[in-house]
Amino acid sequence: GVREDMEARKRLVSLAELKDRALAAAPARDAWAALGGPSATRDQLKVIAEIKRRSPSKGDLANIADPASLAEQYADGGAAVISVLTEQRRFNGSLADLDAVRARVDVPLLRKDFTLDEYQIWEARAHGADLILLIVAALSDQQLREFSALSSELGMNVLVETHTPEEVERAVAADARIIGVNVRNLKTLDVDRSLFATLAGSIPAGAVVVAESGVRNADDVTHFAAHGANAILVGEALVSDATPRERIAEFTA
Ligand code: IGP
Repeated sequence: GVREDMEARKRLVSLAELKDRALAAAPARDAWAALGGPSATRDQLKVIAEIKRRSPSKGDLANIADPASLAEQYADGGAAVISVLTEQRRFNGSLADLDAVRARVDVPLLRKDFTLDEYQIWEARAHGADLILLIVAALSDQQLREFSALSSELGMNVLVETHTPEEVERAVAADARIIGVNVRNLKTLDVDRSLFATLAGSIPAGAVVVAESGVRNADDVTHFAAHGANAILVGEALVSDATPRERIAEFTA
């Protein structure tokens, strides 16, 4: 899976070479600030708009011929951050998608993948990412700390994803500043919107809180905002919309 794919890339680009590329890249943009930063400056709900070609739950979502032009529409609509799925087997994404988007837009980019190894963090930075995803359920406390530390050394932020009260506790203990609550269970793929309110209540005020998955309409947006979301991460509803720019504007209205 994710690890085998990474080992294959490692044979093409060594960690040493990747480090050179990452350190030579233009500095990372401030995703934390783009998402509202300190609580006092969090005026309105932010949107993290995702480029996702397929999903394990729904299959092919959209024929995205040009991810860069989709990203441009997201940016025009006011997306604070753009998420690019780079995982290949389940989501049909790639680092080429990330490169194409990076070349076109100036907003902070989330490299969305299952981060399991330091190599992927250097890779994210080398390809222009500003934010990476750390899924608490997939990592030890030590990995959470080490991967967060490396990301900040490289000027990047981390989105720390949770799905249970215990995972929220671990994210908070790891000093996560951007905490996602994924309301989709990654094993069963079921979406339970009510999970957000249950977990968001135990996230300290200093953190930016992101509601992830299953946002379809204005009612979902209102629901998450009312329960303390500072941002929403939206994939399927945007990639399958004929006018994603207008859709984002509607979500933030
Ligand atoms: C977006 P949706 O339902 O709007 O397409 O969901 C995002 O939350 C989802 O893609 C996601 C995800 C992940 C994908 C959340 N966490 C981890 C892959 C890996």
